[in-house]
Amino acid sequence: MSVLHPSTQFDAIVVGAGFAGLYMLHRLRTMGFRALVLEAGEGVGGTWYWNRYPGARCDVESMEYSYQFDAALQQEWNWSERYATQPEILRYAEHVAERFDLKRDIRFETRVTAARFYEDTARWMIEAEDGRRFDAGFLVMATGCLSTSNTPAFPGGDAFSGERYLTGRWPHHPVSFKGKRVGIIGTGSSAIQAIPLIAAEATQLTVFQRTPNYSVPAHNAPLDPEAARAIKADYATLRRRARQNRAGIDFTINPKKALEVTSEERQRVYEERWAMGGFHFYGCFSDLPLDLAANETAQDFIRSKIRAVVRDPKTAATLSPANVFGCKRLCVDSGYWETFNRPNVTLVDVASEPIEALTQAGVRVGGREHALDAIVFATGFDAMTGALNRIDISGPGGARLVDTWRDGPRTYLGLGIAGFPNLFTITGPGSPSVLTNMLPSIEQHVEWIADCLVHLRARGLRRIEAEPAAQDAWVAHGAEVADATLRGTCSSWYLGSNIPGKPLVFMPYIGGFPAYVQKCAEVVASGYDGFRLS
Ligand code: NA7
Repeated sequence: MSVLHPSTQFDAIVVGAGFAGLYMLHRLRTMGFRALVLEAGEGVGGTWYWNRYPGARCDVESMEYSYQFDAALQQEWNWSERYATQPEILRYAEHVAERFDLKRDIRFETRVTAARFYEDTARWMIEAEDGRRFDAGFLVMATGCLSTSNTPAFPGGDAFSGERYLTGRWPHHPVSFKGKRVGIIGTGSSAIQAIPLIAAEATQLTVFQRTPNYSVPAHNAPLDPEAARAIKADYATLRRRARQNRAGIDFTINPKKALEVTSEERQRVYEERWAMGGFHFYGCFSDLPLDLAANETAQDFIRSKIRAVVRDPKTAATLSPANVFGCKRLCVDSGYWETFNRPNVTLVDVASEPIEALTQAGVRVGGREHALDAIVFATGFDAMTGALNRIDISGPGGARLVDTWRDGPRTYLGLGIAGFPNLFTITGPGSPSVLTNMLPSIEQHVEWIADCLVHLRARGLRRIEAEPAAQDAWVAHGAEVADATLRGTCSSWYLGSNIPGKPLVFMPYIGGFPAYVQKCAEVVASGYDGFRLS
């Protein structure tokens, strides 16, 4: 990419119009910066724009999965259920865009393909797929952690003649499975949400499972207006409690250890948390993420729940996970295990016998063809680095991010990258991001970045770059805290092991939201320690 004479110059360009990009734009404008958002989709909402599959909903409770930066906004919006559905969250994103008049500074259908930093001007040149170019002093990547779908290359490739769907790129028109034989590949969060709904509609549903997952009931229900009113009357308290939790979510972590209590108490705690539903189960005992023997008691409990629901013992055994509880992200479901009691649902174990091929008529496993009218690929994402690495980002002298990250992502605080000046990542690898409620993590990053730009402007500075030594120390610290947990013991998208050839690095920062926020505040207080400002 050569330097042209851009007619489009901005203080900052933000890539992505999901919750991160929307708030970044609003914040930058409020601070008096000229900002533009470039977005590949035709609308706002990011994850919630693309993931329209049946049953898609957030696994963080709706009263918490919302912005808190504007008191009036959080008072005026009314959620209808304990866990919001994708259409309702998308309406919320639309509402925010309208309310703050954001769309006039968003260029939709603009997929960014390249960005290059020029040392002489200390500015970024950003290029879109259609050749348009934009010039900005600062580049903020609000590209999302789970935005690049994983589409495994199954033998047979395009052979299948029926309908194909990808959960992360669901069509915008209604999809009907009525009267159809449907296959779904994958049993992660997306599939676990979609399976009960597809099974209720389709003639036959065949679930191709490679690794069974732990899932806890959502106990979703219409939101009690009284309860919502009570939260709104004192929203700050809920938000504060959530910020003190390592996941940035308002649930308590029982300080007791699973193996220090009697088996009766252990059972009682597990039953109580199971009845509460959702991520409350993460907090049953403080040692579950750290001690394998303790963790096994949680595993046993969930397996016993599966056996109690699923009538066919062989199916129940196949659905029962054997890996560490909480290693893969815990799923939150509505009637998932029960679905396997339906006569029109079949479970196919593709762990020992992988999918051999997609055929013209369906999917072949172990020499047997499963005839299908439609296949749903619920095969996950190239998480955390996928969206960034897909863009040809190059720093001064042309060093490319994709090469710099060949052995895995390296960042300072998940905010800056050594060798890539004036580039910020919102909830980038090395920050708590996907281990937290994304909304408060996004807000914390947006405010940190905006404050940083104000700091630079006030001092007449034009360039900021993470120092290699500070980045090395942060990466080493991230690896150390990750190694102390059991979270690296299974294959997961946190580690990159779901993508063939991806380097195995535990990507999010696992030290907890409060510790991380404190570290970011200390960096600011010390005059941006670990960043070089010029
Ligand atoms: P996930 O959680 O990554 O799930 C993807 C699923 O697809 C998982 O069960 C995979 O099995 C399966 N998969 C992937 N590739 C294959 C192949 N080649 N063959 C068979 N099965 C395969 O993605 P989701 O979209 O469900 O959820 C992502 C996050 O979004 C979720 O954690 C929430 O944060 C929201 P595997 O486990 O790799 O054996």
